[in-house]
Amino acid sequence: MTSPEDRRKFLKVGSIAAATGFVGNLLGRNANAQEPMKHSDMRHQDNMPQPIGNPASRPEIPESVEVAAEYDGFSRFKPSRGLDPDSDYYIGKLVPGFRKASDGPAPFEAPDIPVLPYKMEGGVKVFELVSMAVQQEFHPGVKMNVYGYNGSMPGPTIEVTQGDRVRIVVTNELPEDTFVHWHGFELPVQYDGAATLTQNPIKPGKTKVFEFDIHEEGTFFYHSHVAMQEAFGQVGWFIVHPKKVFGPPVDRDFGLLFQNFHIPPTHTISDSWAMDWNWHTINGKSGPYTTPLVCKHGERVRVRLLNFAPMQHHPIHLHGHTFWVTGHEGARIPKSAWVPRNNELVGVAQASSFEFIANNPGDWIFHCHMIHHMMNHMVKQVGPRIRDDASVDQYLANLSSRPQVDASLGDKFATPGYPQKMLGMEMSDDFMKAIWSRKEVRGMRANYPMSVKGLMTVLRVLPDDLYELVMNSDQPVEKGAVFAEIVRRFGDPSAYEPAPKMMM
Ligand SMILES: [Cu+2]
Repeated sequence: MTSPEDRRKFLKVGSIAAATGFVGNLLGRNANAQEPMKHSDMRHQDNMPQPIGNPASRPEIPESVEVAAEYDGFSRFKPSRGLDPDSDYYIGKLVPGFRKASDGPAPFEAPDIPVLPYKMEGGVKVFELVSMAVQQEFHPGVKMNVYGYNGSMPGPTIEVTQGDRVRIVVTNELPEDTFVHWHGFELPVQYDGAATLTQNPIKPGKTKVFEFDIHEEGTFFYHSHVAMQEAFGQVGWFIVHPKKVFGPPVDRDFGLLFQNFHIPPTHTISDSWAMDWNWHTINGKSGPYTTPLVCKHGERVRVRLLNFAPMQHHPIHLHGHTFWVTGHEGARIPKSAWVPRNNELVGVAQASSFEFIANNPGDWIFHCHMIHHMMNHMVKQVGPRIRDDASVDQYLANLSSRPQVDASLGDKFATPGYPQKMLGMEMSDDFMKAIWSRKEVRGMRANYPMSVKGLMTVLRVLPDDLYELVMNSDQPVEKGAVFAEIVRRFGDPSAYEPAPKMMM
Protein backbone atom coordinates (compact mmCIF):
# COMPACT_ATOMS: atom_id res chain seq x y z
CA MET A 1 0.00 0.00 0.00
CA THR A 2 2.16 2.79 -1.24
CA SER A 3 0.04 5.25 -3.22
CA PRO A 4 -1.74 7.91 -1.14
CA GLU A 5 -5.02 6.92 -2.74
CA ASP A 6 -4.70 3.31 -1.64
CA ARG A 7 -3.92 4.49 1.80
CA ARG A 8 -6.96 6.78 1.96
CA LYS A 9 -9.15 3.83 1.06
CA PHE A 10 -7.50 1.84 3.77
CA LEU A 11 -8.02 4.62 6.28
CA LYS A 12 -11.72 5.00 5.54
CA VAL A 13 -12.29 1.29 6.03
CA GLY A 14 -9.54 0.83 8.59
CA SER A 15 -10.81 3.44 11.00
CA ILE A 16 -14.29 1.93 10.96
CA ALA A 17 -12.80 -1.47 11.58
CA ALA A 18 -10.61 -0.03 14.31
CA ALA A 19 -13.51 1.62 16.12
CA THR A 20 -15.67 -1.44 15.82
CA GLY A 21 -12.88 -3.69 16.97
CA PHE A 22 -12.26 -1.44 19.93
CA VAL A 23 -15.83 -1.66 21.15
CA GLY A 24 -15.81 -5.37 20.53
CA ASN A 25 -12.68 -5.77 22.59
CA LEU A 26 -13.93 -3.58 25.35
CA LEU A 27 -17.13 -5.48 25.73
CA GLY A 28 -15.56 -8.84 25.17
CA ARG A 29 -18.22 -9.45 22.55
CA ASN A 30 -18.32 -9.63 18.80
CA ALA A 31 -18.08 -6.60 16.57
CA ASN A 32 -21.87 -6.28 16.37
CA ALA A 33 -21.74 -4.73 19.80
CA GLN A 34 -21.25 -1.47 17.92
CA GLU A 35 -24.88 -1.66 16.78
CA PRO A 36 -27.35 0.34 18.90
CA MET A 37 -28.37 -1.56 22.00
CA LYS A 38 -31.80 -3.13 22.10
CA HIS A 39 -34.25 -1.56 24.51
CA SER A 40 -34.22 -4.56 26.80
CA ASP A 41 -30.42 -4.38 27.01
CA MET A 42 -30.50 -1.00 28.66
CA ARG A 43 -30.90 -1.30 32.34
CA HIS A 44 -30.96 2.44 32.72
CA GLN A 45 -32.82 3.28 29.56
CA ASP A 46 -35.42 5.34 31.42
CA ASN A 47 -33.14 8.04 32.72
CA MET A 48 -30.41 7.74 30.08
CA PRO A 49 -30.30 11.00 28.09
CA GLN A 50 -31.59 10.68 24.53
CA PRO A 51 -29.13 9.82 21.76
CA ILE A 52 -27.63 12.88 20.09
CA GLY A 53 -25.37 13.59 17.14
CA ASN A 54 -24.70 11.15 14.39
CA PRO A 55 -23.69 7.75 15.78
CA ALA A 56 -22.55 6.66 12.32
CA SER A 57 -20.09 9.54 12.15
CA ARG A 58 -16.46 8.43 12.14
CA PRO A 59 -13.42 10.60 12.77
CA GLU A 60 -12.32 11.90 9.39
CA ILE A 61 -8.75 12.30 8.32
CA PRO A 62 -8.55 15.44 6.20
CA GLU A 63 -7.76 14.72 2.54
CA SER A 64 -5.07 17.36 2.58
CA VAL A 65 -2.72 15.76 5.08
CA GLU A 66 -0.40 12.80 4.98
CA VAL A 67 -1.42 11.11 8.18
CA ALA A 68 -2.71 7.68 9.03
CA ALA A 69 -5.11 6.13 11.51
CA GLU A 70 -2.63 3.53 12.72
CA TYR A 71 1.14 3.53 13.13
CA ASP A 72 3.05 0.43 14.19
CA GLY A 73 0.07 -0.81 16.16
CA PHE A 74 -0.73 2.55 17.72
CA SER A 75 -4.17 3.86 16.82
CA ARG A 76 -5.07 7.53 17.00
CA PHE A 77 -8.70 6.49 17.53
CA LYS A 78 -8.56 3.96 20.34
CA PRO A 79 -6.52 3.42 23.48
CA SER A 80 -3.37 1.63 22.37
CA ARG A 81 0.36 1.57 23.00
CA GLY A 82 1.77 0.24 19.77
CA LEU A 83 4.07 -2.70 19.59
CA ASP A 84 7.65 -1.77 20.19
CA PRO A 85 8.90 0.65 22.85
CA ASP A 86 11.69 1.65 20.47
CA SER A 87 9.26 2.56 17.70
CA ASP A 88 8.85 6.24 16.86
CA TYR A 89 5.12 5.70 17.23
CA TYR A 90 5.04 3.92 20.59
CA ILE A 91 2.26 5.53 22.69
CA GLY A 92 1.74 7.95 19.81
CA LYS A 93 5.15 9.52 20.36
CA LEU A 94 5.68 10.95 16.87
CA VAL A 95 2.18 10.47 15.50
CA PRO A 96 1.38 13.78 13.79
CA GLY A 97 -1.73 15.87 14.24
CA PHE A 98 -4.09 16.68 11.39
CA ARG A 99 -2.64 20.15 11.08
CA LYS A 100 0.13 20.57 8.52
CA ALA A 101 3.42 22.02 9.70
CA SER A 102 3.23 24.41 6.74
CA ASP A 103 0.09 25.97 8.29
CA GLY A 104 2.29 27.40 11.02
CA PRO A 105 1.98 26.77 14.75
CA ALA A 106 -1.41 25.91 16.24
CA PRO A 107 -2.78 28.97 18.04
CA PHE A 108 -2.02 29.03 21.75
CA GLU A 109 -5.17 28.80 23.85
CA ALA A 110 -5.22 29.46 27.60
CA PRO A 111 -8.90 29.31 28.59
CA ASP A 112 -10.10 32.31 30.60
CA ILE A 113 -6.96 34.39 29.95
CA PRO A 114 -7.05 37.23 27.38
CA VAL A 115 -4.33 37.77 24.77
CA LEU A 116 -2.38 41.03 24.94
CA PRO A 117 -2.78 42.94 21.65
CA TYR A 118 0.22 44.65 20.07
CA LYS A 119 0.87 47.20 17.38
CA MET A 120 3.73 47.19 14.90
CA GLU A 121 6.07 50.16 15.01
CA GLY A 122 9.02 50.10 12.61
CA GLY A 123 9.25 46.31 12.65
CA VAL A 124 8.89 46.08 16.46
CA LYS A 125 5.93 44.43 18.22
CA VAL A 126 4.85 46.93 20.86
CA PHE A 127 2.90 45.72 23.91
CA GLU A 128 1.48 47.77 26.75
CA LEU A 129 1.37 46.17 30.15
CA VAL A 130 -0.21 47.83 33.18
CA SER A 131 0.68 46.49 36.62
CA MET A 132 -2.42 46.92 38.80
CA ALA A 133 -4.74 45.62 41.49
CA VAL A 134 -7.56 43.51 40.05
CA GLN A 135 -10.60 41.69 41.29
CA GLN A 136 -10.63 38.09 40.12
CA GLU A 137 -13.58 35.72 40.41
CA PHE A 138 -12.08 32.42 41.62
CA HIS A 139 -15.50 30.81 41.87
CA PRO A 140 -18.85 32.24 40.78
CA GLY A 141 -19.51 35.12 43.18
CA VAL A 142 -16.20 34.57 45.00
CA LYS A 143 -14.29 37.70 44.06
CA MET A 144 -10.78 37.97 45.39
CA ASN A 145 -8.63 41.10 45.53
CA VAL A 146 -5.33 40.28 43.91
CA TYR A 147 -2.63 41.86 41.76
CA GLY A 148 -2.37 41.34 38.01
CA TYR A 149 -1.91 43.17 34.73
CA ASN A 150 -4.37 45.01 32.47
CA GLY A 151 -7.35 44.02 34.62
CA SER A 152 -6.57 40.33 34.54
CA MET A 153 -4.97 37.77 36.85
CA PRO A 154 -3.00 36.01 35.49
CA GLY A 155 -1.98 38.87 33.21
CA PRO A 156 -2.82 38.73 29.50
CA THR A 157 -0.78 36.41 27.29
CA ILE A 158 2.07 37.82 25.23
CA GLU A 159 2.37 35.67 22.10
CA VAL A 160 5.20 36.18 19.58
CA THR A 161 7.32 34.30 17.08
CA GLN A 162 10.99 33.45 17.36
CA GLY A 163 12.99 36.21 15.68
CA ASP A 164 10.59 39.02 16.64
CA ARG A 165 11.79 42.19 18.31
CA VAL A 166 9.50 43.27 21.14
CA ARG A 167 8.99 46.52 23.01
CA ILE A 168 7.02 46.24 26.24
CA VAL A 169 5.85 49.46 27.83
CA VAL A 170 5.16 48.79 31.50
CA THR A 171 3.13 51.25 33.54
CA ASN A 172 2.85 50.85 37.30
CA GLU A 173 -0.64 51.55 38.65
CA LEU A 174 0.06 49.84 41.96
CA PRO A 175 0.39 51.94 45.11
CA GLU A 176 3.96 50.66 45.51
CA ASP A 177 7.15 50.07 43.51
CA THR A 178 7.29 47.22 41.05
CA PHE A 179 9.67 45.36 38.73
CA VAL A 180 8.86 43.03 35.83
CA HIS A 181 11.07 40.10 34.94
CA TRP A 182 10.94 38.31 31.56
CA HIS A 183 11.48 34.81 32.83
CA GLY A 184 13.84 32.65 30.81
CA PHE A 185 14.85 35.13 28.14
CA GLU A 186 18.44 35.63 27.19
CA LEU A 187 18.28 39.40 26.87
CA PRO A 188 20.45 42.46 27.50
CA VAL A 189 20.96 42.60 31.25
CA GLN A 190 19.49 46.06 31.80
CA TYR A 191 16.09 44.73 30.71
CA ASP A 192 16.08 41.70 32.99
CA GLY A 193 13.94 43.32 35.67
CA ALA A 194 15.76 41.89 38.69
CA ALA A 195 14.92 44.23 41.56
CA THR A 196 17.71 46.77 42.16
CA LEU A 197 20.42 44.42 40.86
CA THR A 198 19.81 45.52 37.29
CA GLN A 199 17.38 48.44 37.43
CA ASN A 200 15.67 50.96 39.66
CA PRO A 201 12.06 50.33 40.63
CA ILE A 202 9.17 51.46 38.48
CA LYS A 203 7.54 53.95 40.85
CA PRO A 204 3.76 54.21 41.20
CA GLY A 205 2.34 56.07 38.20
CA LYS A 206 5.58 55.71 36.22
CA THR A 207 6.41 53.85 33.01
CA LYS A 208 9.45 51.88 31.90
CA VAL A 209 10.19 50.57 28.42
CA PHE A 210 11.82 47.17 27.79
CA GLU A 211 13.04 46.25 24.31
CA PHE A 212 14.83 43.13 23.12
CA ASP A 213 15.18 40.54 20.34
CA ILE A 214 13.67 37.12 20.82
CA HIS A 215 15.98 34.46 19.54
CA GLU A 216 14.57 31.55 21.56
CA GLU A 217 11.35 29.58 21.28
CA GLY A 218 9.28 27.90 23.97
CA THR A 219 7.16 28.52 27.04
CA PHE A 220 8.17 31.63 28.95
CA PHE A 221 6.40 33.95 31.35
CA TYR A 222 6.65 37.39 32.85
CA HIS A 223 6.17 38.19 36.50
CA SER A 224 6.74 40.85 39.10
CA HIS A 225 10.19 40.55 40.63
CA VAL A 226 8.84 41.60 44.03
CA ALA A 227 8.23 38.38 45.93
CA MET A 228 4.99 39.37 47.62
CA GLN A 229 3.57 40.73 44.36
CA GLU A 230 4.29 37.37 42.74
CA ALA A 231 2.43 35.75 45.61
CA PHE A 232 -0.46 38.15 44.94
CA GLY A 233 -0.82 36.84 41.39
CA GLN A 234 1.44 38.93 39.15
CA VAL A 235 2.36 36.57 36.33
CA GLY A 236 1.42 35.99 32.70
CA TRP A 237 2.33 33.72 29.78
CA PHE A 238 4.99 34.77 27.27
CA ILE A 239 4.70 32.22 24.48
CA VAL A 240 7.26 32.13 21.69
CA HIS A 241 6.31 30.00 18.70
CA PRO A 242 9.25 28.50 16.82
CA LYS A 243 10.03 30.06 13.44
CA LYS A 244 9.88 26.60 11.91
CA VAL A 245 7.14 24.35 13.34
CA PHE A 246 8.59 21.27 15.00
CA GLY A 247 7.40 17.84 13.98
CA PRO A 248 5.19 16.19 14.76
CA PRO A 249 2.81 19.16 14.46
CA VAL A 250 0.09 19.50 17.09
CA ASP A 251 -3.55 20.41 16.47
CA ARG A 252 -4.06 22.06 19.86
CA ASP A 253 -1.76 24.12 22.02
CA PHE A 254 -3.38 24.67 25.43
CA GLY A 255 -1.99 26.49 28.47
CA LEU A 256 -2.82 25.90 32.13
CA LEU A 257 -1.29 28.34 34.62
CA PHE A 258 -1.41 27.21 38.24
CA GLN A 259 -1.30 29.69 41.14
CA ASN A 260 -2.13 29.55 44.82
CA PHE A 261 -2.97 31.86 47.70
CA HIS A 262 -3.72 31.90 51.38
CA ILE A 263 -7.15 33.48 51.79
CA PRO A 264 -8.80 32.83 55.15
CA PRO A 265 -12.56 32.14 55.22
CA THR A 266 -14.62 35.35 54.88
CA HIS A 267 -11.57 37.24 53.49
CA THR A 268 -10.87 38.38 49.93
CA ILE A 269 -7.21 39.25 50.35
CA SER A 270 -4.39 36.76 50.39
CA ASP A 271 -1.98 36.66 53.27
CA SER A 272 1.29 36.52 51.38
CA TRP A 273 3.19 35.74 54.58
CA ALA A 274 1.25 32.55 55.20
CA MET A 275 2.81 29.14 54.75
CA ASP A 276 -0.41 27.21 54.35
CA TRP A 277 -1.79 28.01 50.93
CA ASN A 278 -5.43 27.14 50.64
CA TRP A 279 -6.84 28.57 47.38
CA HIS A 280 -5.62 27.11 44.12
CA THR A 281 -6.41 28.44 40.68
CA ILE A 282 -5.88 27.38 37.09
CA ASN A 283 -5.90 30.34 34.69
CA GLY A 284 -7.41 32.39 37.53
CA LYS A 285 -10.27 30.05 38.43
CA SER A 286 -10.74 27.07 40.72
CA GLY A 287 -12.39 23.84 39.56
CA PRO A 288 -15.19 23.33 38.57
CA TYR A 289 -15.19 26.94 37.34
CA THR A 290 -12.09 26.21 35.24
CA THR A 291 -13.02 25.99 31.57
CA PRO A 292 -12.45 22.51 30.11
CA LEU A 293 -9.97 21.90 27.31
CA VAL A 294 -12.02 20.61 24.39
CA CYS A 295 -10.49 18.72 21.48
CA LYS A 296 -11.50 16.31 18.75
CA HIS A 297 -11.02 12.57 18.87
CA GLY A 298 -7.69 11.65 17.24
CA GLU A 299 -6.02 15.05 17.47
CA ARG A 300 -2.49 15.61 18.70
CA VAL A 301 -2.66 17.86 21.74
CA ARG A 302 -0.03 19.85 23.59
CA VAL A 303 -0.75 21.17 27.06
CA ARG A 304 1.75 23.59 28.58
CA LEU A 305 1.55 23.62 32.36
CA LEU A 306 3.08 26.46 34.31
CA ASN A 307 3.28 26.12 38.05
CA PHE A 308 3.43 29.63 39.47
CA ALA A 309 2.40 28.59 42.96
CA PRO A 310 4.73 30.47 45.31
CA MET A 311 5.41 27.51 47.58
CA GLN A 312 4.07 24.22 46.28
CA HIS A 313 4.99 21.68 43.64
CA HIS A 314 2.22 19.90 41.83
CA PRO A 315 2.10 16.27 40.66
CA ILE A 316 -0.13 16.71 37.62
CA HIS A 317 -2.18 13.78 36.48
CA LEU A 318 -4.25 13.27 33.33
CA HIS A 319 -6.74 10.43 33.15
CA GLY A 320 -7.32 8.14 30.19
CA HIS A 321 -4.12 8.97 28.31
CA THR A 322 -0.38 8.52 28.57
CA PHE A 323 1.39 11.74 27.67
CA TRP A 324 4.95 12.52 26.61
CA VAL A 325 6.88 15.21 28.45
CA THR A 326 8.38 17.07 25.49
CA GLY A 327 9.70 20.27 26.99
CA HIS A 328 10.33 22.39 30.04
CA GLU A 329 10.07 26.18 29.89
CA GLY A 330 12.25 27.62 27.18
CA ALA A 331 13.48 24.48 25.52
CA ARG A 332 12.05 21.55 23.67
CA ILE A 333 13.62 18.30 24.83
CA PRO A 334 15.30 16.26 22.06
CA LYS A 335 12.91 13.47 21.09
CA SER A 336 15.30 10.79 22.28
CA ALA A 337 14.81 12.07 25.84
CA TRP A 338 11.04 12.45 25.87
CA VAL A 339 9.44 10.58 28.76
CA PRO A 340 5.99 8.95 28.78
CA ARG A 341 4.05 9.70 31.97
CA ASN A 342 0.68 9.51 33.65
CA ASN A 343 1.75 11.93 36.35
CA GLU A 344 4.46 14.57 36.18
CA LEU A 345 5.75 16.67 39.05
CA VAL A 346 5.81 20.31 37.98
CA GLY A 347 7.94 22.31 40.39
CA VAL A 348 7.59 25.96 41.38
CA ALA A 349 8.32 28.27 38.42
CA GLN A 350 8.60 25.31 36.08
CA ALA A 351 6.64 24.90 32.89
CA SER A 352 6.25 21.45 31.38
CA SER A 353 4.80 20.52 28.00
CA PHE A 354 2.67 17.40 27.71
CA GLU A 355 1.90 15.95 24.28
CA PHE A 356 -0.43 13.10 23.45
CA ILE A 357 -2.85 11.79 20.88
CA ALA A 358 -6.42 12.24 22.16
CA ASN A 359 -7.39 8.70 21.25
CA ASN A 360 -9.80 8.00 24.10
CA PRO A 361 -13.15 9.84 23.92
CA GLY A 362 -14.70 11.13 27.13
CA ASP A 363 -14.45 13.75 29.88
CA TRP A 364 -11.10 13.22 31.56
CA ILE A 365 -10.09 14.93 34.76
CA PHE A 366 -6.79 16.82 34.65
CA HIS A 367 -5.67 17.59 38.17
CA CYS A 368 -2.98 18.00 40.78
CA HIS A 369 -2.76 14.81 42.79
CA MET A 370 -2.21 16.43 46.18
CA ILE A 371 -5.56 16.05 47.83
CA HIS A 372 -5.58 19.43 49.52
CA HIS A 373 -4.62 21.11 46.29
CA MET A 374 -7.38 19.44 44.33
CA MET A 375 -9.82 20.21 47.16
CA ASN A 376 -8.72 23.82 47.83
CA HIS A 377 -7.95 22.56 51.35
CA MET A 378 -11.73 22.22 51.71
CA VAL A 379 -11.84 25.95 52.37
CA LYS A 380 -15.58 26.06 52.92
CA GLN A 381 -15.53 23.01 55.15
CA VAL A 382 -12.91 24.27 57.55
CA GLY A 383 -14.14 23.66 61.07
CA PRO A 384 -14.68 20.81 63.45
CA ARG A 385 -14.86 17.27 62.21
CA ILE A 386 -18.57 17.20 61.59
CA ARG A 387 -20.27 13.88 61.19
CA ASP A 388 -23.73 12.43 60.95
CA ASP A 389 -26.42 15.11 61.11
CA ALA A 390 -24.31 18.10 62.05
CA SER A 391 -23.29 20.48 59.26
CA VAL A 392 -20.60 23.10 58.97
CA ASP A 393 -23.30 25.73 58.46
CA GLN A 394 -24.78 24.82 61.85
CA TYR A 395 -21.37 25.23 63.39
CA LEU A 396 -20.67 28.55 61.70
CA ALA A 397 -24.11 29.94 62.55
CA ASN A 398 -23.49 29.77 66.26
CA LEU A 399 -19.93 29.32 67.36
CA SER A 400 -20.83 29.35 71.05
CA SER A 401 -23.06 26.31 70.78
CA ARG A 402 -21.21 24.25 68.25
CA PRO A 403 -22.67 20.84 67.62
CA GLN A 404 -21.09 18.12 69.65
CA VAL A 405 -19.01 15.55 67.89
CA ASP A 406 -19.89 12.12 69.15
CA ALA A 407 -16.68 10.17 69.08
CA SER A 408 -18.16 6.99 70.52
CA LEU A 409 -18.05 3.88 68.39
CA GLY A 410 -21.35 4.04 66.56
CA ASP A 411 -22.00 2.06 63.42
CA LYS A 412 -19.94 4.43 61.27
CA PHE A 413 -17.13 4.81 63.76
CA ALA A 414 -16.66 1.10 63.83
CA THR A 415 -14.57 1.66 60.72
CA PRO A 416 -11.21 3.01 61.84
CA GLY A 417 -10.30 6.26 60.11
CA TYR A 418 -13.78 7.02 58.82
CA PRO A 419 -13.10 10.33 57.11
CA GLN A 420 -15.14 13.47 57.31
CA LYS A 421 -17.74 13.91 54.63
CA MET A 422 -16.60 16.07 51.78
CA LEU A 423 -19.43 15.97 49.25
CA GLY A 424 -22.40 18.30 49.30
CA MET A 425 -20.39 21.49 49.01
CA GLU A 426 -22.29 24.72 48.95
CA MET A 427 -23.58 25.32 45.45
CA SER A 428 -26.14 28.06 45.06
CA ASP A 429 -28.35 28.54 42.01
CA ASP A 430 -26.11 31.37 40.87
CA PHE A 431 -23.06 29.19 41.29
CA MET A 432 -24.56 26.45 39.16
CA LYS A 433 -25.80 28.90 36.57
CA ALA A 434 -22.28 30.27 36.10
CA ILE A 435 -20.78 26.79 35.94
CA TRP A 436 -23.21 25.68 33.24
CA SER A 437 -23.21 28.93 31.27
CA ARG A 438 -20.09 28.04 29.28
CA LYS A 439 -20.32 26.20 25.98
CA GLU A 440 -17.30 24.04 26.82
CA VAL A 441 -19.24 22.15 29.52
CA ARG A 442 -22.36 21.36 27.48
CA GLY A 443 -23.50 17.76 27.78
CA MET A 444 -21.28 16.91 30.75
CA ARG A 445 -22.78 14.83 33.55
CA ALA A 446 -25.24 16.76 35.70
CA ASN A 447 -23.21 16.31 38.86
CA TYR A 448 -19.77 16.98 37.37
CA PRO A 449 -19.43 20.21 39.44
CA MET A 450 -19.35 18.06 42.57
CA SER A 451 -16.17 16.25 41.51
CA VAL A 452 -13.52 18.36 43.20
CA LYS A 453 -13.22 22.03 43.95
CA GLY A 454 -9.69 23.22 43.43
CA LEU A 455 -6.75 22.37 41.18
CA MET A 456 -8.64 20.53 38.52
CA THR A 457 -9.95 20.95 35.04
CA VAL A 458 -11.30 18.60 32.39
CA LEU A 459 -9.99 17.41 29.04
CA ARG A 460 -12.92 16.63 26.76
CA VAL A 461 -12.15 14.37 23.83
CA LEU A 462 -15.16 14.47 21.51
CA PRO A 463 -16.02 12.71 18.26
CA ASP A 464 -16.27 15.26 15.43
CA ASP A 465 -20.09 15.51 15.39
CA LEU A 466 -20.30 15.98 19.18
CA TYR A 467 -17.48 18.52 19.07
CA GLU A 468 -19.46 20.55 16.53
CA LEU A 469 -22.61 20.21 18.62
CA VAL A 470 -20.91 21.38 21.82
CA MET A 471 -18.59 24.07 20.49
CA ASN A 472 -20.18 25.41 17.31
CA SER A 473 -23.94 24.95 17.52
CA ASP A 474 -26.76 26.72 19.35
CA GLN A 475 -28.70 23.51 19.68
CA PRO A 476 -29.74 22.79 23.27
CA VAL A 477 -27.75 19.93 24.81
CA GLU A 478 -29.17 18.08 27.80
CA LYS A 479 -26.86 17.64 30.81
CA GLY A 480 -25.16 14.27 30.54
CA ALA A 481 -26.18 13.76 26.91
CA VAL A 482 -22.71 14.01 25.39
CA PHE A 483 -21.24 11.75 28.03
CA ALA A 484 -24.03 9.18 27.58
CA GLU A 485 -23.54 9.30 23.81
CA ILE A 486 -19.83 8.53 24.21
CA VAL A 487 -20.74 5.60 26.46
CA ARG A 488 -23.21 4.40 23.81
CA ARG A 489 -20.63 4.53 21.05
CA PHE A 490 -17.45 3.48 22.80
CA GLY A 491 -18.41 1.91 26.10
CA ASP A 492 -20.99 -0.32 27.68
CA PRO A 493 -24.37 1.40 28.00
CA SER A 494 -25.88 -1.60 29.75
CA ALA A 495 -23.56 -1.01 32.70
CA TYR A 496 -23.92 2.78 32.74
CA GLU A 497 -25.70 4.67 35.48
CA PRO A 498 -26.63 8.19 34.43
CA ALA A 499 -26.03 10.96 36.95
CA PRO A 500 -28.96 11.78 39.21
CA LYS A 501 -30.72 14.92 38.09
CA MET A 502 -29.38 17.74 40.24
CA MET A 503 -31.77 19.93 42.13
CA MET A 504 -30.04 23.00 40.77
CU1 LIG B 1 -0.69 20.49 43.87
